[in-house]
Amino acid sequence: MSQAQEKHLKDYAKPAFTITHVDLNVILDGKNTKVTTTSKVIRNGEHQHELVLDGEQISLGSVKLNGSSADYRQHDNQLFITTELNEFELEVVSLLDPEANSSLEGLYMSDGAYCTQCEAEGFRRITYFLDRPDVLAIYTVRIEADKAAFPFLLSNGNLIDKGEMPRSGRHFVKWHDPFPKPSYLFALVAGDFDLLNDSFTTQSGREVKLQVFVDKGNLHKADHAMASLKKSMKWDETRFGLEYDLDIYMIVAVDFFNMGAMENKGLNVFNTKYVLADKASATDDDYHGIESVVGHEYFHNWTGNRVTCRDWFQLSLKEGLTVFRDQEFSSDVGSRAVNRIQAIRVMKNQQFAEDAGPMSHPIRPESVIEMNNFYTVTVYDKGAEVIRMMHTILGEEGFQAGMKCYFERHDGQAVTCDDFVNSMQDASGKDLTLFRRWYSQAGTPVVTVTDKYDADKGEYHLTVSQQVVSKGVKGQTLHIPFSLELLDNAGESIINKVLDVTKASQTFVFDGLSSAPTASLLQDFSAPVKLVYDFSIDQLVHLMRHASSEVARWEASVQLISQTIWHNIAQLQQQQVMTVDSRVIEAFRGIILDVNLDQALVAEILSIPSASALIEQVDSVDLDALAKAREFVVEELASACEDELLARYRELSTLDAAGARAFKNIALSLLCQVSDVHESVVEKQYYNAQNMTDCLGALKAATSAQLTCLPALLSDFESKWHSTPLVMDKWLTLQALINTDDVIEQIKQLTKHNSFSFSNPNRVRSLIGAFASANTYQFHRADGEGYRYLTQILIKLNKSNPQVASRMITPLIQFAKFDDSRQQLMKQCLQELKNLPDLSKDLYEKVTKSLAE
Ligand code: B3K
Ligand code: ZN
Repeated sequence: MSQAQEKHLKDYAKPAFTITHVDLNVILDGKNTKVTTTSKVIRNGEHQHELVLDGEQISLGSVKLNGSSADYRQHDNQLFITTELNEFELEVVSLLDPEANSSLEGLYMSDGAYCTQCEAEGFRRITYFLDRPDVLAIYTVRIEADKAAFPFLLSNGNLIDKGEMPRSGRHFVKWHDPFPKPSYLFALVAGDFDLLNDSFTTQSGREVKLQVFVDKGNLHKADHAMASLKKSMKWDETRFGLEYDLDIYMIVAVDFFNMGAMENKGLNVFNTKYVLADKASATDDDYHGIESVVGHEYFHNWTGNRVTCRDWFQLSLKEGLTVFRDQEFSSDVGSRAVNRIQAIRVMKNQQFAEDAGPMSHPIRPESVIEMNNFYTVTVYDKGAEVIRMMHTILGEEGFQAGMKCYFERHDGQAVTCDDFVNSMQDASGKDLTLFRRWYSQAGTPVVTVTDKYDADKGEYHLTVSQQVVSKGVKGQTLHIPFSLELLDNAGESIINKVLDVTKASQTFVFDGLSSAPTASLLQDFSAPVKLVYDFSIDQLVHLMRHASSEVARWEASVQLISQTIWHNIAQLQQQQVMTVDSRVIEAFRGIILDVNLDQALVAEILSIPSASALIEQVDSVDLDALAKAREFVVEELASACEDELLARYRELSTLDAAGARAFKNIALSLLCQVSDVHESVVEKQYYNAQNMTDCLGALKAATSAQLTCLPALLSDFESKWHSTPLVMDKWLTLQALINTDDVIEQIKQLTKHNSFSFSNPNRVRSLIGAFASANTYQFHRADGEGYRYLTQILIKLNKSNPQVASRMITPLIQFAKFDDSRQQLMKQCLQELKNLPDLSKDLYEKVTKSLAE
């Protein structure tokens, strides 16, 4: 694939020209859609370069400069315009066919509505343009379309004009966005929707009109998204002092969308998955997801839109910061501990894997072939951890002072991650020189802790050593905020503080201790590192009972269960019998019976680490032994606590609260692992369920224990929900995760089901994405059939939707931990992809990086 060019951060240069004003005239007319772009162009500095505009997948109509034909040429997706003028008006006419656009980037059709997705480089599929984030312009957009089919015509900013064209049955509107913005924040939607209206009065007393647009017939499912929006607006005022700036905020939910949502100025476009909800069809997790994504996109209005990125290498400037903000929002309005646990899981199970694989990159990547490949757990979630560490080091007050300084300096600008850290440093007076290395260093640091207690002196010595190796290269020492609690034998907290680790190895001494303490290390995952410490069972049990932090109690339980599973893997490998220590069982029982614990937290603690989470803890894995040992430990724990689980299940069933449901459903799953006698409980819960959480809880229990009632439940579910695509996605996922040898055959059949379509990313992710990423044993079948099936699908999607293909390839490129035979099979598939004549840039980048490992 010849045009795949790698771009480097070090080559950044200011644009030779800038565009200050853009007038778009968009005539929506199916295959004959026409976009006329009139830009005010200004030469940046003194030079004689041509003006170079980007354009992809569009036909060029005409190019005029100050009203006359321009001197131009086209080459390789670029338009070169020669002029000596320093300021001029440029008119470019582009012709496009949104109906033929299956990549869902640029202007495309989603179920009869026109919509756009421009981030990162989709605007160039709408018109030739300076499509880079450091060109900020004021947009005025006229949209014209058939009125009956497209009664709503939306774009960014405020509506300034509208009118009818009665003879043709068409109408038009004009929108004006007073805030200069990069092209990636442009949006347009045209369609027929149901509309939920509301309003919000800002802290300074301005009234903002709020609108949520959903597909016809779904109005009753828009309330939670609207409530989440208002909650987000209020929270950003209270916690960050940030107020909304336009008179209107619109959210449009569309069925066909590559990601979760998009923060276009004043006109967010959302995947329906993150908007539509009612009790019957959405789970508690879905509700939580909607609140968090609505918040995330809203928070971008300041962190991303008002202050944006200079170039795409700086993506974490807006994404890391906005994820941090949405996590804080969820934690302030919900359970801080449970939200933190979920974020830690993403880091340990997904980000660590990415950082150990061929796509490892720093949160500020240094080179990129396809930008869409860098909307990653590293840029987003590790990026948020880096912001969180600054928050830990500076404290809330220092951090907020840094934010204030950042907006004072950079409102209306396109800036870098360094600019952000400078604001934090200058406003707080904390030296962040060493800390900045987090931005340029890839890989997960390993922090090894050793300790000793000196009884004579009453001293406790704790030595913390750090090392990071990325792609065989040793990295630099980092500034690591290391949160520590020391507990005495009675479980009392003696010390609770954050240590500043800034050297390769550092020893901290604590005196005045009358006995050896138990240490809760790296509390709340205070830095995105791997912790190595030789915990004993007694220490972990002590931490599970007494650590002040609920997150630390969960961490201890994960460690305890994981150690138990690894112990049994070793037993199996040495042909010894498997066992579970009675202290582990008692600790588990203690959690089930502790009525003072938050039920949602108990559910987290009782969730036994998944196979893929366990694989993340080691360098190489014996998959068959892991499967057996994990199953054994689950069964031992569950059968030892069967009575308690059943009693708690019954008690919790009477409560109507998300935490109770989470606990109850985990209990049910565990019970089903013990014995089929609980099958009747599953059926009862399924048929009596008053909400989707309970319905799905029963189905999940039936699926993982492969109960005989499963086919009947699945078929009942299908008959109830066959016309609700988002609910059918759950049905597809359940079947994709069944651990039986014929699952691939079943999946192939399901791709022919009416509810499935290869053109809709939600369907593809629910069925095939779920199989590849979460059906660990079947995807990694020893005969390679899982790999080959995914490869066939990727070959298909490579043409129609390269972004979705590229996201789904992840489990195939993370092969390093598997045995040679599996690695060979995975690499054969990657080689097959590499040989494709029309391999997209997206897959090309991942496949070549993987095969070069
Ligand atoms: N900024 C968008 C993601 C765009 C992805 C482009 N492939 C959603 C978000 O992070 O809020
Ligand atoms: Zn974002």
